[in-house]
Amino acid sequence: MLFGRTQKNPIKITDKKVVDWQYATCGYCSTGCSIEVGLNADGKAVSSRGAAGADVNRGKLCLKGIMEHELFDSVGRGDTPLIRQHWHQDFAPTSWDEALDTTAENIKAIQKKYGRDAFAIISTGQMFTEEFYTLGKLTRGLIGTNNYDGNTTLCMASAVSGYKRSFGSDGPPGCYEDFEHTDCLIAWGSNLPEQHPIIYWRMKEAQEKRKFPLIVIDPRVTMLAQNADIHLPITPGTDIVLMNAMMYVIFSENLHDIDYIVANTNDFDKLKAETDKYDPTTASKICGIDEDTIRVVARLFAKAGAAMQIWTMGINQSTHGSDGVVGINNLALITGNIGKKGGTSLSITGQCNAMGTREWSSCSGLPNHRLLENESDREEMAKFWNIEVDFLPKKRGMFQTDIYRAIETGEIKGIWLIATNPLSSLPNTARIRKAMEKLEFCAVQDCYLDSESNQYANVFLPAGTWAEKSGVMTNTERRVNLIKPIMQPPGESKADFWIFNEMAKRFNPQNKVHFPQTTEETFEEMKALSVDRLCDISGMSYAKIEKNCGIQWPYTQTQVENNEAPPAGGKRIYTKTAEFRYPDGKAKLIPLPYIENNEIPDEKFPIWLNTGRLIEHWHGRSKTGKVANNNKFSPIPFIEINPDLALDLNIENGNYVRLISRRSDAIVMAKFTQRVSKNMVFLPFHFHDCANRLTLGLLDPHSRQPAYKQQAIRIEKIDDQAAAAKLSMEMRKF
Ligand SMILES: Nc1nc2c(c(=O)[nH]1)N[C@H]1C(S)=C(S)[C@@H](COP(=O)(O)OP(=O)(O)OC[C@H]3O[C@@H](n4cnc5c(=O)[nH]c(N)nc54)[C@H](O)[C@@H]3O)O[C@H]1N2
Ligand SMILES: Nc1nc2c(c(=O)[nH]1)N[C@H]1C(S)=C(S)[C@@H](COP(=O)(O)OP(=O)(O)OC[C@H]3O[C@@H](n4cnc5c(=O)[nH]c(N)nc54)[C@H](O)[C@@H]3O)O[C@H]1N2
Ligand code: SF4
Ligand SMILES: [Mo]
Repeated sequence: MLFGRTQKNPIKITDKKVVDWQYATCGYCSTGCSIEVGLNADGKAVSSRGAAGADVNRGKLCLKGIMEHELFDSVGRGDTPLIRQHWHQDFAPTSWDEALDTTAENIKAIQKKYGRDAFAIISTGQMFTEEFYTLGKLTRGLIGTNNYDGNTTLCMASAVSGYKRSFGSDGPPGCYEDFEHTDCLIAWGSNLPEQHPIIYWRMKEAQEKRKFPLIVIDPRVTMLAQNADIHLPITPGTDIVLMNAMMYVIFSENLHDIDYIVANTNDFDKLKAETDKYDPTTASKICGIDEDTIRVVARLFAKAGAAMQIWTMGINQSTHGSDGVVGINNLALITGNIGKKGGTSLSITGQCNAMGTREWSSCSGLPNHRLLENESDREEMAKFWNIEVDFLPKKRGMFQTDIYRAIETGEIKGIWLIATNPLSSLPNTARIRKAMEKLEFCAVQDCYLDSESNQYANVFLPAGTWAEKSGVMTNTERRVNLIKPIMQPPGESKADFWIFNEMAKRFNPQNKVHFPQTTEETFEEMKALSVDRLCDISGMSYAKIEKNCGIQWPYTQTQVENNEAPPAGGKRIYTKTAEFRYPDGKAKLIPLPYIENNEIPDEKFPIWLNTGRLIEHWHGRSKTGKVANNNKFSPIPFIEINPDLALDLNIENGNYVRLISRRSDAIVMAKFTQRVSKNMVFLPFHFHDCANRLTLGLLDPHSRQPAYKQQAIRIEKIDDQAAAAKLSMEMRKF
């Protein structure tokens, strides 16, 4: 038998006959890669490539970006508005007018009967910033419900909350270039190579040149952990204990930067009084990291010229999520590692435009980090939008996770879901299903008809997606980048921007509030609102953004007048002394007492269930499940399981097993790997009706973000493997 190639000729790559390359920004993760989509002579999108001149990705793309053009004609798209009286019935196609009228009438009827806040609107981190701003204006200025939030509560809420508590405002202080200057990098709960592959590439390139130590804190041996100089397989949910113990070492060995602390922070004594309780010996018993390693890591970090920390969901998705972020900020502040080259605390964002929604959606407040709680912010926005100031609530409403509890109690009766799929992404699916069944009215606005939540929709509003629309997005390092329409939304489906503008007409008698009709005009309106704010974009324009492959904020009109080219202002924030956003310019050092409150393994449910992601898939797979080159890597639900645990349970590699939590059960294939320890399994949450059947999702007290990573299960081998295989195929969904 012959192996390998039989001819020496080079492999021929099919000529896709691209005649035109069009600019866009990747619509998956928050890395924010600049893409060029190749069109053939028939105008069909046949290829994607990384834009060579883009500072973010420098010509590279990952597995998802490189296949993104295939989304334009993927199956399952919604191409016509649909309507039905009750979710038990079949949908019937309808006109846009009827779909929008029906939705508006139901919103008004519910608000009239039960009060303005009885109708909730749930948004996303996956639309464009102009769309967020327009939806915010519609919701805050015209519809007037305070129960308006986004799926970012499942994702970035702890980062936002932690930044606000430490620095007085949201806004990541660093950038990717910091990897090129740092002398020490700590990554907390971040699987960078799979979830942000191009940020990982930037990091790895920098590390290979300068050999700075990489410390990875993750209970799982991720690829990042495999590449680490020191890997700390922490006991799930105990990161703040480790942080406190590291601070204990830094203070007791006098490694802190007292000059920076005095000039830039408040409450040093309060912090120290708390960390004094966390000597490494005691701490190691809780966080599972031996005391010597705690000391080594603390010294390495504090002695580095410039030290950087990044983190993602291993920190945010925890009952101590917000505290974890504050702990990272504390470590950065006491060592003077904020706003300097290579010294930063950089939250790695999740969705492509989770940053844009934080800045402009008005979900938790008003545009550009203005606060509902602040009278002058309310007055300024009311005047700008031409609405009555008393129409605006004086404090933020419920978070997404609390909105679902309020549906259970009957406080909320109707919902409009936009580009998010709670039935797949919220913890404890059975509970969410029950809540959805209680709704009197539900509208779902999604680019795919087969989103699970659509099962409960009375009205389905088919949306365009990604480069079928225009607008900007902000990435992890505050870079605003552009997407231009390369294709038309399929069939009757429309850009989300169009849908919001049409909906606004139904709440806007005599056009009292002005809604610009193009995204570019909307961007100009937002620029006016950004002058002299932290997120100042007044120096930007669509043309300038495209020319630079994205511009980091702040980039101001003054900088343009002074002929300062981007990124003039934007690489880092908090670079000067006492420049934080509290009134006295100082950051807060906040003590972090630890309370054990997770569902931890016990006799009945002895195994940790850790949930997360894979490189090839995106969330509920509405997109990647339909791209063959992504789906082929993992088409069915599986767990990573340690062979030693499998041996104890009499499970063979490839067997189907039943996972059982206190909530429900799920059937998955067992895949052996040493990546997880004997007391934990890892379950990707991408599969239909699977991971979130099991999760508990206890909430962080500050951010209301669910702890998706910590719950207890038991595992049973399934006798009838053939039946289980059949069930598992059904769970593929696509
Ligand atoms: N391919 C792909 N990329 C994505 C996404 C996707 O769906 N697919 N989604 C995007 C979005 S929205 C997000 S939010 C990001 C998420 O990006 P990441 O947060 O990097 O990914 P996750 O797999 O959710 O979790 C990261 C790690 O947290 C670890 N972890 C679990 N418990 C703990 C703990 O107690 N402490 C610590 N320190 N670590 C813990 C897990 O073992 C896991 O390796 O990815 C973005 N990028
Ligand atoms: N167990 C577990 N659960 C988790 C997590 C976890 O780690 N573990 N992670 C959480 C996190 S961090 C996140 S971010 C959430 C994500 O949770 P979701 O937001 O529910 O996930 P998606 O599948 O991305 O849902 C987005 C929906 O928007 C649609 N869509 C995409 N683009 C557009 C568009 O341009 N317009 C419109 N109208 N629709 C569009 C998609 O088809 C899809 O149905 O999941 C959370 N849930
Ligand atoms: S790293 Fe993120 S932004 Fe870049 S191509 Fe991959 S999915 Fe897209
Ligand atoms: Mo996320």
